[in-house]
Amino acid sequence: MKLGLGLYRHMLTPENFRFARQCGCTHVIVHLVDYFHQGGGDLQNQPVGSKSGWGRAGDPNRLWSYEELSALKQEINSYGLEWHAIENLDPAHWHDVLLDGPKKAQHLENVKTIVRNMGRAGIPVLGYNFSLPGVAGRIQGPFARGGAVSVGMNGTDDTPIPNGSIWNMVYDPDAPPGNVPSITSEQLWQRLADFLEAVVPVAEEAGVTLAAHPDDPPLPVLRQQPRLVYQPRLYQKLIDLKPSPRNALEFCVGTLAEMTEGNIYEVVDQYSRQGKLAYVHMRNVNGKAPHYRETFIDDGDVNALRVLEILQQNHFDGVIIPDHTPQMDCGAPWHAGMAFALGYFRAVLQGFQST
Ligand SMILES: [Mn+2]
Repeated sequence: MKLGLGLYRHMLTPENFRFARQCGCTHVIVHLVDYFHQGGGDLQNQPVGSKSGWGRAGDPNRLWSYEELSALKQEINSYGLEWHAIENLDPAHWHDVLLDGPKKAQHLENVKTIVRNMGRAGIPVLGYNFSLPGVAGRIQGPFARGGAVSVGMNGTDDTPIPNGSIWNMVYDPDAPPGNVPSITSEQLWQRLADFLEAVVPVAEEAGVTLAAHPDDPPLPVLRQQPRLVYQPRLYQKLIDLKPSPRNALEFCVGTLAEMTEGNIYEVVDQYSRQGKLAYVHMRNVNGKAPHYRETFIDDGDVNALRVLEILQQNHFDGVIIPDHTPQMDCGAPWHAGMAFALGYFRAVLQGFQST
């Protein structure tokens, strides 16, 4: 098992690469989507019915190129780190795959091009979230130990998604007024099947693993749209839809723990035993969706040590990263939260090595 840190685009700095190494990380996961246009806005806060979400999507005509990926990889490597995964696709590049819209064929080609560029650059995993609303309805407050600010949920978000938006970002600010029509669960699964059918063969050729994040927050319906993986068993349905070593999971323990069905330890065992974890998001939580609070890694419903022990027993050899963490009261709330979680993981992993 290897330790990693997830970094947003505006955080890809020498200081943060050194910070990752200083915390004992050997890997990074990179978000290339430019949420809030380098503004570093608050990804943890999505008021119910948000119209602007995480800001404008990127340039639809500018895909992540081999040159761009390669240059960033070299920089990451120069700090003694490996680039394990890109997390999330830009809605500008693939919104009509999610929406089954008029540009679907072109947008499937976009994803294939990105996968090929990643393979050539040597980035092994593409994390994605096949969700129309994306994250919505979360609240923020002093919910964690000692009054640390963390996120939670107090019920769902039933507001419709405005036209021109998808996955919490605006891809067309000039879209006509109105909302994205609701679809059925069957239609959503068909869209995922079309995506996997088109992209998995290219991923196999390119040596890139597609890794699906479960629905966050895990609810069967959000913003009047159905969801895919809102119970643990639905991950199996996703895997079985297109059997391939390149069809795998961005395994989010926090999201899985928020689901109303299943036992988190059995779920971790079920999927890690199959070798289906491309990488792991670790965080802890109290409660179940849509009523939960995020907590420090050592302080929620989940026994994180037990989760890591199961991963170790099943020979999981991939990367674990802290997902989000409560923010700690100091000059660097995000960094302190990450360092706390990474220190916990580091100690557990060292314990495994010495036994
Ligand atoms: Mn996650």
